[in-house]
Amino acid sequence: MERTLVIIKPDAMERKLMGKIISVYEQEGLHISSIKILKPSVETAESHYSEHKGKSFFTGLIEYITRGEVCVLIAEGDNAIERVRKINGATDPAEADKESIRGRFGISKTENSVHASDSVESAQREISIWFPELQ
Ligand code: 3AN
Repeated sequence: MERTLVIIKPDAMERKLMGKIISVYEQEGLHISSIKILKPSVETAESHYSEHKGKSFFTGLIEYITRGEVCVLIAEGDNAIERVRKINGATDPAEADKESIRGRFGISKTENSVHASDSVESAQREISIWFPELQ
């Protein structure tokens, strides 16, 4: 059993796609064990995206992720990290599988509708950022 952190980002929340996106994970057999909706602080956003600090798109990324509500959730299941990343699709919606969430709903490399952890270490780190009460 593995856990991964998913964020349904502002572009998807604004278009009322939250329920549709959560349904995809559930239909693929993943279990949603924790969930919340919040408007991220700049501090939380910078902590989450700390690996991108200094990159050209960093400022725009922080402005975008803090502009409105996001839905953060923990999805559980065998091989959950790899399964959720496949369901989400490639970072750039233009290159993502057409059936994937980013292929269906993503707008751009920044406004790409969803985030998911990319490793066991990232999942642990991101869960502690967004769900500190679970530690
Ligand atoms: P992923 O979310 O697919 O793991 P990362 O971790 O490489 O992708 O990037 C984190 C986020 O930063 C992406 N989801 C995207 O929103 C943004 N991002 C990454 N690369 C770019 C880029 N070249 N231009 C704009 N935004 C980017």
